[in-house]
Amino acid sequence: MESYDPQTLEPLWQKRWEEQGVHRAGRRPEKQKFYQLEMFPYPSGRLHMGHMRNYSIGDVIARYHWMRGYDVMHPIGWDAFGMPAENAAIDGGQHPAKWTYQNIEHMKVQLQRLGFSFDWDRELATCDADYYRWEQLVFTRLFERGLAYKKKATVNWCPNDQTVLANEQVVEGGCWRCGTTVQARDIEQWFLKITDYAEELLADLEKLQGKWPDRVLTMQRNWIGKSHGAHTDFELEKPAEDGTKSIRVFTTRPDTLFGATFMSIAAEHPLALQLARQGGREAEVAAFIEKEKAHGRRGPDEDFEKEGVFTGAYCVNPVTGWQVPVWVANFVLMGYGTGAVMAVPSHDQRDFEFAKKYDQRIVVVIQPEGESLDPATMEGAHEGPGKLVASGQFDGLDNEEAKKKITAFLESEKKGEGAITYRLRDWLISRQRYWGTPIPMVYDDAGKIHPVPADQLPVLLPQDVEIKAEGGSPLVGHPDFGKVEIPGVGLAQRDTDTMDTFVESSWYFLRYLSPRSTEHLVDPEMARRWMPVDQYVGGVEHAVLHLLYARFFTKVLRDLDILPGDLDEPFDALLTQGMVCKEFYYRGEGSDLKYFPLEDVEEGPNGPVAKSDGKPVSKGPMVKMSKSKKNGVDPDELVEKYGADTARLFCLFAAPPEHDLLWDDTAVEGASRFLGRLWRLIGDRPWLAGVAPGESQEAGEGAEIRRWLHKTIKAVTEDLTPPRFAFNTAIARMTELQNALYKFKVDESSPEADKALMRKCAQTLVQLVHPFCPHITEELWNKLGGEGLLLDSEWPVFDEQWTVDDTVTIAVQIKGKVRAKIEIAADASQDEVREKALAEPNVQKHIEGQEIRKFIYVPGKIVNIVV
Ligand code: ANZ
Repeated sequence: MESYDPQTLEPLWQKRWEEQGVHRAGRRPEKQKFYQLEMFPYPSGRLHMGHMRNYSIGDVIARYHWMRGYDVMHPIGWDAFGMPAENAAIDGGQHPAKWTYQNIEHMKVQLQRLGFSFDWDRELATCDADYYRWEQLVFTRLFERGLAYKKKATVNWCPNDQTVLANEQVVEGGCWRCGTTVQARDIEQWFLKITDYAEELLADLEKLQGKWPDRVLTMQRNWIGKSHGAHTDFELEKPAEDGTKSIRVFTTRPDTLFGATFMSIAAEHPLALQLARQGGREAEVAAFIEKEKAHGRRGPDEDFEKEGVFTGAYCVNPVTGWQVPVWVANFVLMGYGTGAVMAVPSHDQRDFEFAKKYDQRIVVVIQPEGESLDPATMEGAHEGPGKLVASGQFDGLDNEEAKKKITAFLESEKKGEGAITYRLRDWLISRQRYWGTPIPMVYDDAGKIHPVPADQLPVLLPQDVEIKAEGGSPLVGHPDFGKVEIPGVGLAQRDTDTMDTFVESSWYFLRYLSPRSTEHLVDPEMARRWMPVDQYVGGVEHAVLHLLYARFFTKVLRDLDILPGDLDEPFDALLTQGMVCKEFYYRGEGSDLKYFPLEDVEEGPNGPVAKSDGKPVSKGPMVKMSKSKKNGVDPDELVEKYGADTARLFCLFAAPPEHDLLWDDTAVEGASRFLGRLWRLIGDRPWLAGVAPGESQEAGEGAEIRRWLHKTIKAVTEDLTPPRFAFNTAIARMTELQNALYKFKVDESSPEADKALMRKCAQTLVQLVHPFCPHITEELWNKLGGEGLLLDSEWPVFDEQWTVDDTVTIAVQIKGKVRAKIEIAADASQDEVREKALAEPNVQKHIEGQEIRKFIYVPGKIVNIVV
């Protein structure tokens, strides 16, 4: 028989599937829908193993649901805007559009070679005007509703990329892409008012409980960061220049108000310089503020030296009447709460350190049970619970109780009130870059902002631009883009900013449903039929932002009546896959550190050496495959060597989907061997095609095989059923069935019943393997004379009765040592077991001449004989 040749048969089947349109969503309109989605790729130029794993996982789920009879939506597209295209343009002189579309073309071929069941009719690229025009329309509608607004903001500025970064794009003070130290700058920026949805975004996480990974839900919750507390006003000793009479703080600890001994405000707080002038310390404070601006805004969890400067001004603690000094401190964020903190050094560690450093008063107002804290000897703040002291009428109260009582007191005295604060900030979406969706706004002569009318959308991104290495957007000063005639406005100036690419990825899953519609962003019928996405699969690195933004967009589009009114959440279930890891090779350290690509390394007698210079290199641990560590395996190479089916199988077998996949060459070989054996199991038995499947065996080897069959169907079905997704164990079970079939010696001259059973097992195995390895199974199904394509075949069913063993093997122990094993009916009685055990020669030998004092049978497991 011909040998297994994936290189020939894989393209053949891919072509047939395309021709027959088996992967088209909507071809079973009468059936229940299943929307399977994987995060769409950025067209960087080449597919990497992370993609390969992501889409392999998604494809198993999609194919499995087709075989279960669902109408499946499984689309793919390209997250095509973004900075790498611009950087490539600078490096290679190629236009970002050309670079992007070329990459898409190449990666599309790569994806197609892997045989994923994508509905290619729905392919989209976010850089197509047909796509982004809808984003622009939504933006103008958000503007009309006040959900998109412009304001001057201190932003993170990356001097290298010449652009503003969102807070979450600042990693340890550096730009997330290039690592350059980020600076603070004041610029007019566009924001989306996600904070209006903070409460709903938080509350609806409940609906995802059990269907999204817990840690993702926790990360979302923390990001939204709801805090309960109080606002309270500290009156200024003298009103500020602008007439402000008090400083408002947000605290989660109103119970500690009697211990507030100074005030800390943010460097950007509008009162900072005013109070400094009042206090005669303008120079010192101004210098401090300048120094703060030199680095970017700090994240709430970053660790850095706490520093501050006294403004020379004072305010009054509303309950004690103390004059408390006002400081400017680097750990107070302007964007959170009110940008001012009442400092309680005795009960807040940060304030404690600050007070020690700058010699501020420390007053204990909460005593923990059985202790008596003394500020003179305290080594840190007491942040835990306790009873109130030195707090006037509130003395003796439990501090939780005191939170409520003091808040009520502030309210009655009109000095404050209960308050809720969210850590979530409005979403800064404007970028001073070229390769993105133009913001569809214009400015009239008076500088007033107007949205571009819907009938004038899209605002096309001009193609005739020159991308300059020194950065800055080529849209600024572009001859045709700059000025535009807008009805009712006159000659107006266009906004030259583009949108954050996270905006495009916040709604692409909707556009897939009617990608060519010129009437709707998403056809309402299609949205009703297909939303929400039933299973979303992607990297955990998107656990916060992308998922939060997509959830926000879904709610906004629902409120704009673009989506059904009852659609609150876009992704019903979420699976976050682990990373693909491999060891890496390097030499040197610090600035001499150099990584060696895998193909340049070979095993020498004394360890690995670089082929390029013959000198030894060190082997690093398993880490995520990446360009920087040069430890990536190219999916193309894998496919060329073994075929797509083996590559897919390896990805799914080597680890459960949520875990990191540690690269292992022998496991690739193992996957390849499994498929080779599957091929021969059927290829070596051409007579199988002429036999009808059957199972009539009630006893003997045939019955044993029959049990294997039903057990395997059951196990694989359970493993594939959401949310279990235990692909690795499913494959292990299929391997076991295959091994059992190799032992079941059946040939053309065997009894008809055995041949029928072999046929039944072979075709079932082919069906079970199909979601993992679609090509080889399609070919074998065809060889067996199976009808139609496998996706349209019915998923095998199991008979519960045949999934349980009717005999069990029992170990017989005498004085704790196993002396024999007996085969016995699973439901055998103790007497039957006893009879059989005592009949064993080796058992007789060990009890000879002794009295049996106890005979213990643990049903189905073990026999213990005490003599
Ligand atoms: C007084 C106090 C006493 C506080 C105490 C804590 C402990 P979460 O829980 O994260 O909401 N805070 C308020 N606004 C701030 C800002 N803009 N920048 C930095 N810190 C700020 O944190 C709320 C607490 O963080 C608030 O409660 C405030 O300090 C501080 F024993 O007020 B607390």
